[in-house]
Order: sequence, then C-alpha cells, then structure tokens
Amino acid sequence: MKDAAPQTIYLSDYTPPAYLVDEVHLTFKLGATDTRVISRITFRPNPDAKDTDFFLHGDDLKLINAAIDGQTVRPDISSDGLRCAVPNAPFVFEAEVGISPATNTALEGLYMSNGMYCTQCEAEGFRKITFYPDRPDVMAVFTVRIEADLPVLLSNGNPTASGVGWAEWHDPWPKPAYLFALVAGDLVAHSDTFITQTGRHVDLNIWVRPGRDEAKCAFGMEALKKSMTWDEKVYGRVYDLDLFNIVAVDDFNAGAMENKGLNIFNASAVLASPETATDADFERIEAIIAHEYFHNWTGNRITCRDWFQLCLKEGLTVFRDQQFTGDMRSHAVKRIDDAMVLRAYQFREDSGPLAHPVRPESFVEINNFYTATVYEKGAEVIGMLKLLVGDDAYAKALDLYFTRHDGDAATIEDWLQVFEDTTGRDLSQFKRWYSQAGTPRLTSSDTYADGIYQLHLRQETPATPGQTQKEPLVIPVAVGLLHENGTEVLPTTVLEMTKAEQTFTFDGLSSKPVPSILRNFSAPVIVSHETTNAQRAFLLAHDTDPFNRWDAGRTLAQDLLVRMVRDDATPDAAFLDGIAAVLRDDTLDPAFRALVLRLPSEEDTAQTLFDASHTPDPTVINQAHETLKLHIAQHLQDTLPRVYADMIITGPYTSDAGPAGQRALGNAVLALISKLDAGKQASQQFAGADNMTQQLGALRALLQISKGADELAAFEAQWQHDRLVMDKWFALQVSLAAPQAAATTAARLTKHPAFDIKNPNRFRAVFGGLKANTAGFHHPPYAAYDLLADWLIKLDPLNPQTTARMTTAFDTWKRYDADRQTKMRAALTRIAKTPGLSRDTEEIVTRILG
Ligand code: B3K
Ligand code: ZN
Repeated sequence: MKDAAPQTIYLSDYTPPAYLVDEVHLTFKLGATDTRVISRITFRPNPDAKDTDFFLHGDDLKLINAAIDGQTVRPDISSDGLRCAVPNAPFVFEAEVGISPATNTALEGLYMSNGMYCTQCEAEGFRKITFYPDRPDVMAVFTVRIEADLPVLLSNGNPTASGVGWAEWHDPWPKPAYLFALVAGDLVAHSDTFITQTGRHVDLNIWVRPGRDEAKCAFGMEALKKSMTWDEKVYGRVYDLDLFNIVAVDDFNAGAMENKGLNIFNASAVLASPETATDADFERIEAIIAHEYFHNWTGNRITCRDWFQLCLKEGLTVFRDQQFTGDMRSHAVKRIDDAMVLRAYQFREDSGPLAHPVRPESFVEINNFYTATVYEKGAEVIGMLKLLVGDDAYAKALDLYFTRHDGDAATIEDWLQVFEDTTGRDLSQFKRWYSQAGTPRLTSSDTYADGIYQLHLRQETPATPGQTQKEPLVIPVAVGLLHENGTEVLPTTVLEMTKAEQTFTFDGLSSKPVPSILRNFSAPVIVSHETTNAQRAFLLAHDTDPFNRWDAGRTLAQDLLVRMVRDDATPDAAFLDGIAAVLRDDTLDPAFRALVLRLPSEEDTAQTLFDASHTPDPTVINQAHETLKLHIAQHLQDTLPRVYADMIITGPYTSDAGPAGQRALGNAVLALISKLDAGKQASQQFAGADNMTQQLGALRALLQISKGADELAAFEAQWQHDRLVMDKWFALQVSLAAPQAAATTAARLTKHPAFDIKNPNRFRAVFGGLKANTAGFHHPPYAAYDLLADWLIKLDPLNPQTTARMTTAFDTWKRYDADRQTKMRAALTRIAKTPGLSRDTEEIVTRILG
C-alpha cells in the first residue's frame, strides 16, 4: 500500500484518546521472516474523549484475523492503521498479524541483529509489531508469551513461567507501548544483585552473546549499582521490580533504550574493558547506564502525555545523569564537558535551519526531534530552574512531582506547576525557555565611579525559522567580581535578568573590579563582554570559578584564531603565556589542564567567524589551527616532556577520574610533542600501550601529523575481531585525514570488507568521521558532499532514522561561500528528489533547504 503524504502534527491539535486500554496480552511465535503476533487487548471508552472513532496504529503489518468480543471483524485497513465499529462499552479486541524481523533493516519495531531478536519501540515502533493505540498517554499492563527455539526469551517486568521453547512475562506497571521490549537469542548473563533501601532483592543481568563479550560487562554492572544507590540517596527513587535486565545489541540506531525492566543498549554504550575502551568510553557508558536507569522514574513511572513533551523526560533525565557524573567524577570538568557539547551541537542546531524550541510545536517525524535542543538544552532549562529556586525548593518540587504524577502521562505545564506550587513563584515568563528557539546573546558592559560598580546586561535572541519575534527570557546570570590583585571581592552571586536590558549595581568597591560573568555556565547563552585580552588572561590565571577560568582561555584562543584567519595575526603572548602557566601549575587537576590545552574546534571557529559577518573558509581555518598548535608546541617545548613524564601511571588501569585525567593530559601533551619530534614519542606510546586510551591517543597523535601508517595496520591486525574497536579505526582515519584526503579515505573505507551499511555504528564511524573533519568535508572540489549524498540515498530505504540524522551534516550550508553553497544545495536537492524518500529524511532535507 502506498504511504500517505507526510502530515504535520501539531501540539495544539492534541485530543485525549477515544479508548483506554486496561490489559494487553501478547503471544509472539518468533520466526525470522514470519513472526506471528497474537494480541488480546481490553479496551474501554475514555470518559474524557471528544470522539468515539476506534483507530489503531499499524505500520507494515499483515493482518491474519481480527475479532471483537470473540466475533470476527473485517476492519478498514489504511497505510497507517485500522478502523472498525466497536461497542459503546468495554470490549476485547483480538488480532493475529504477521511480521518479518529478519528483513527489518530500519531497526524499529521487532528486528534481528546478528541472529538475536530485539525491539526498539520509542517513539512509534510498536505499531510495526501489532495494531495498537501507539501513543504515550495510553498506558496498560502487559502480559507476554514468547515462543521460540532459543535459550533466552526476555520481556518487560517479571518472569512468571517458562518451559523449553517458551517463556511468559508480566509487567505489573502500566506503561505506554513505546516502553515494550522483547529479546530472544543465544545469550549469556553477567549477573549480580542489588538490595534496595526498602529491602527488595533485585536480580541484575547484562546479557551478551557467548564467547565474545563476557569480559566487557563488569564495569557496566558497577555503573548500574552506583546509579541505583545514587537515585535512592539523591532523589529518593527506589527500583520497583525484582529484576533489571540490560541487553547489548550490535545494530541499534540510538545509544540505548529505557524499556521497563529490560533496557536495550547499543553494544558501544555498555561494553567496556581497559584494552578495548577509552576513558571517555568508560565515562560515557557510566552516564548512559545511569540515564536509562534514571528513566525508570523520569520517563516510565511518569511518562509524557504526547511526543511534544519529550523534553519532560529527556531534559530531566539528562540533567540527572549530569548530576550523577559530577558526583562520581568532577563537577568542574563535567560542566566544561557539557558546555562544550552544548555549544558544539545545540548552538549549531539553534543557529541554523533546524532550530526548534525545547518543546517543539509541530513535527512530521518525531524521531527527528531526539535532538541536542530537546536533550541538552532541555537539561540546561532544568539547571536554570534549580539555580533560580534554590536546591531545597528544587528537592521539594521534585518530591511533589513524583507523588503527584506517579502513573501519569504528564506535560511541561504539570512540571512547572509543581515548582509554582512549591515556591509560589510565577513561572510564566520562565516558560518561554520551552517555546522560544534560538540561543540568546547576552551583551555586558560595565562602569565604575566613586566606589559604585554597575554591570549593564542586554539580552537578544536572534530570529529562527518560523519565529521572528523573540521575547525577553528569565536568565540566571551567575557573577563574581575580582580585585585587580587577583582576590575575589564578590563571590558568586546569581543575578536574575528578566528584561531586555538591565543594570545591576554593586557598591563599596575600592577600585574597578574585573567581572567574571556567567559562572559555571549558568545559562545556555552566548556572552559577549567588552573585555580586553589582558582581562581574559587575568581570569585564566585568577578566576576562582573553574568554568570561567577555562572559558577565559577558550575565548582567548577563539579570538586569536579568528584574528589569525581574518587578519593574518600571529599568536601572541597573552594566550601562549596564559596556557603555559596553567600547564605548569601542578596544583591544578590534570583533567582541567587537558581541557585548557584543547583548542576550540574548527567548526567553532567557522561559526564564530560567521557570527562576525565573515564567510568562513574551512581550508584557511584548518591552516590557522595547525599553525597555532605548532606555536603552542614550540612555546611549551621545555615543559612538555616534564609534564608527559609526570602523567605516567604505574600500576593497574582503572577508569576513575584521577588516572583518566592524567591520561587525558598525557595524550594532550603527546599530540604537541608529536609536532616537534615527528611522532617518535607517540610511536613508543603506541608500542607500549596496555590500554585503549593510550593506544588510541598515540595513534591520533600520529595521524594528526600524517604519520602512523604502520600503527594503523597493526591496530587493524590486532583488533579486526572486535567491532567496537574497529569502529574507532574507521572513524579515526576519516576524521583525521588531511583535508584533501578525507573524501577518498571515506570512499576507500566503504570498500573495506568490514564496512557494513546496515550497521549504524559502522556507518556513523565513516560518515560521522567525514562530518567531523570540517576542512575535509568542505574541501574543493567537494567530493565529500557527493559521497555523503550517494550513501545517504543508499541508506534511506534501509534505515530512515540514521539517514535523517546523518543528513544534518549539511545543516550549515548557508554559512559558506557561493560555490560551497551551490554544491551543498545540489547534494541536498539530489537527496530530496530521490523517489520514495522516507518521511524522516524528507523532513530534514526540506527544513535544511528552507
Ligand atoms: N529514549 C531513548 C531514545 C529513543 C530514540 C528514538 N528514536 C533513549 C534515551 O534517551 O534514553
Ligand atoms: Zn533518555
């Protein structure tokens, strides 16, 4: 059947479901190309409904038979579901459908990955499994029977009975269909137990395929137990089933999925060993395990009324996992990492054609809205709320949220109401953060006279697609003031900005202070302050706020890079001496020093130039970055070997923050040393490395100076059996290829026997690597544009979600010169004109083209 033309769905059109579901019984008779799904669903009319239309979503299902209250019915089937006449009273709907998991390459619904059956239902994948009201405000109790000739058969909740070739599961917690999950395969478990603070014994399992990944589960299990303890201690949230299962899957579109009691994970987001995973992987895995676990309360027990409310669960759960990582590791380093991610991905989104509010008001395909704006900016909005109301009020509001809305499908209005009820504050202006897209610009200037210091702040949010008028937001601006001798005269104080322009006055100051503005990155805004480079260098040396200390160095570097590109400037002492002092300061956390050494990305420089009305040329930007790195290396050459030696760790590997920070600084220093010693030290580190952080750090340092061919070959020989490590091998070569070689490297790697278009991790390794190589992606004669377009066109019929996501590589096209714009538009138009293009990709291409 031909798909209907894609329709836009609007938040304002929300209506309650016509029928509610009490119970769902599902029987799966699994077969690779013919799985039968037999459903028995108890419906009742919704007293709050506005209509009585009985519609069940269904996508690509073969209906074998259907019945209502035992009587066979012949429903009207359309491309998106079925309709039929039903009684005006509770009734039972039964159906048998046929589906084909083995040919499901979209990885949505029930599919197969390396012989294992698994599911991904969020957002709207359950409709590919059976006919159902597939919307999050329909919640029901699920009972599931799985029949298959496979040793491990899993679903949500608790196991109730099993025999050879079958198993039954019951989930007592009512849930929306997007949280349904099923896994069947030949699996082994890494098991443990957790006793909750209420005395419940919970069995914990991480399931993997035998003979391959058993040795990579221990870290994930520890992370799970830490997450459970933390959520009890910090949020008072206790786990609510006797079992918690995690399954690692090779083919997965996202990082992981929080299905009730049965989390399904991209193998890359759970499996780790010192030899195969980097410190960054360990930290990411710990955070994702925590994130999915935390969803049990923020997402599952309290879910979303509709998909426009996605940030209700995602923003809050990201905020919670950020707090967790800060508590486990370092708050300062975590805040800097989060700000870098926000600026790199969310600011990019907010400043281009894909800008949308944290709570979007319309969509064509909801999968296109699992974005940095909904997730990361959504988390920032919660951080601001906490800062404005204070920690105690935040804790009280959260307690109220959990009691008032347990079991609900809630909205952003419900969320803000608990804060209003707890604090008595009117949050109507604050709510604009949810509806207004775009990154606010905060401009500050200051004056001093007769002991009185005044800080003048102005906010402005640029127009975004579909939103030309912007209103002032409530912005918490954390400020500190430093005396010119380096002492702090005003500790961090939160100024609450509500108007377009505001002046804040501080008196009793003996001289004009140096302001430290937006400490700890207190709001997701771009600050421009009339600061001299001398003041920035001063803050880099003296600020007591680690975020602003780092940011001062960052701004110095960014300013210098812009001047190098635009005005042919040469690196100056303000910057070089400033970072040298930080590098030499052994009292500072090595992880922090590593962050200060890291330059802004070439992508950052391109956007900064564009914001300053200068058309960026990625080739010139790349040269400026390389030149600056060389200057830094030369300026620091006496210090580098000493710091490198100081960072050497003797004793067994642990991924804890301390040693991970030492390795981060060691690798950052190694990259600079390699600019001076032609890679000698890096080759040595590569040869002697006993962990992936150091092996990969050395390989990266070599590739950055266009060396390392032998090491690349050795790495491949060593790791060809390990898919996750090989993803690194693919990604690194493309992302670090010289600009003129990036497209050919990517093209060559698509011919490698281990390249697999159907595996999202591998596709992302190659083409995400190409996107990450800014100068390579935009290098004349622009072969990368065509290569990416060719592969997106190939991927779209197989996997629309991943195609749509990778298409966003083109979202900065309007930033560039006429030639690049023409070529990128041509590539996008070619994708747009592909017959049968998916709704996912069509929406993204249309929005990018504007
Ligand atoms: N909720 C899932 C994301 C599902 C992606 C759907 N396209 C993972 C997470 O945010 O925890
Ligand atoms: Zn999430």
